[in-house]
Amino acid sequence: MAALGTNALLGLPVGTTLDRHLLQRQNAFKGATGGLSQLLRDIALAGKIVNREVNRAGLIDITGAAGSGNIQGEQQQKLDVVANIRFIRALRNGGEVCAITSEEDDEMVQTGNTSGKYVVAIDPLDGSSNIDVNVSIGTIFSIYRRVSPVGTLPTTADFLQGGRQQIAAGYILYGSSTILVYTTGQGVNAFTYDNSLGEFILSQTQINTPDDGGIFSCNEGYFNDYPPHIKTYIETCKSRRLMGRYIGSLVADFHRNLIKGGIYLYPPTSAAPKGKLRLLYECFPIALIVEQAGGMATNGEEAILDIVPRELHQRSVFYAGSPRMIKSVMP
Ligand code: AHM
Ligand code: MG
Repeated sequence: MAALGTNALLGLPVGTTLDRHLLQRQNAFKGATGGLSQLLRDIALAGKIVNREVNRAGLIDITGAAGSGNIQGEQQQKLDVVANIRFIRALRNGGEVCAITSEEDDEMVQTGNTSGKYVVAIDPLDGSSNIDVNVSIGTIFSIYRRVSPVGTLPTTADFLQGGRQQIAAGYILYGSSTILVYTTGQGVNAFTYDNSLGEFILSQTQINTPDDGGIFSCNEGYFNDYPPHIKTYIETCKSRRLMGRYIGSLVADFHRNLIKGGIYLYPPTSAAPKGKLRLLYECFPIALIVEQAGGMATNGEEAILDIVPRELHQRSVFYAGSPRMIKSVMP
C-alpha cells in the first residue's frame, strides 16, 4: 500500500482527485491557459474508457487479432485498434492537440484543430501479447508544444524535437488496479482509478526510485543475441541472486521496478538490431518519468532524452531504472 503523505511541492494530500491536482498545478503557473490541464484530462478520460473495455474484454468481442498490421509489421489486436480510436477521439474532441503520432498509425494523424498548441505521441495499448491472457497492459504518452506556427498545419518536425523537449509524459497501467502516472517536469505523481467514483485519485506523491535495486527485467529468451557486456551484466545479476521479473509489458515491468528498484533492459537482438521499443511513444516518456524520479534511461551510449529522432517510429535500445544499475550497463 502506498505510504500516506502530502505532496511536498504542492501541499496536496493523497486522496486528491486528478482534476484538482491539475487545477492547482495550473494555478501555480502564472499565465497558464489551462490547455495542458485539459489535454491531460482528455487522456485520463480516454484511459477510463479503455479501462472499461479492458475489464470486460472477454465478455464482448474485442479480444484476438484485428486482422490488420501496423507500420512495424506487427499484427494489431482488436483492443489495440479500439484503444487507438478512443484516445484519438478524446484528443480530437478536446481541441488542444493539433496532431497525434500513434504506434497504430503509419502517418501522423491530423486532428483538424490547427489552433491546438500541442502534439501527442502515444502507444494506446502497449503489451499486445498480454491482451488475451488477462495480464497487465498499458498506455504510454508524451506531449510536446508544437514548433510549427499555431494556426497552420502541424508537421513531423513537431514530433522530432528530442526527448528533452517533452513538456509532459506518463502512462496508464491497467493492472491489479488501474493507475495513471505522469510528470510535467516537477516530479512524478501516481493516481489510482477508483471505479466507484470514476475518478483518478492521488495515491503516490513525488515518487523517487531507489538508487539501487534487486530486480532485473529482460527477455532472457534472446540472451544469446545480447552484446557481451549485457550478457556479463545479467550473469552478475544472477550471481548476486537478484530477482528476475519479466511480464513482457513495458509499463508493468517499468512501474514495478520504479517503485521497488530495478533495471529494465531491451538490448539489441538479431530480430531487432536497433532495439525493439519505439523512441517517441515508449522510450521518451518512460525516460522522462524515470529521470524525474531520480533514475536513468540510456541506449547504452547516451541518455535516451538526449536523442533527437529522425523518424516518427524510430526504434531504440533501451535500459531504464535505478541509477546504480544503469551505470553498470554503460560500456
Ligand atoms: P507492443 O507495443 O507491440 O506491445 O511491443 C512492446 C512490448 C513492450 O511492452 C514489452 O516490454 C516488449 O514489447 C516485449 O517484447 P518481447 O516480447 O520481445 O520481450
Ligand atoms: Mg508498444
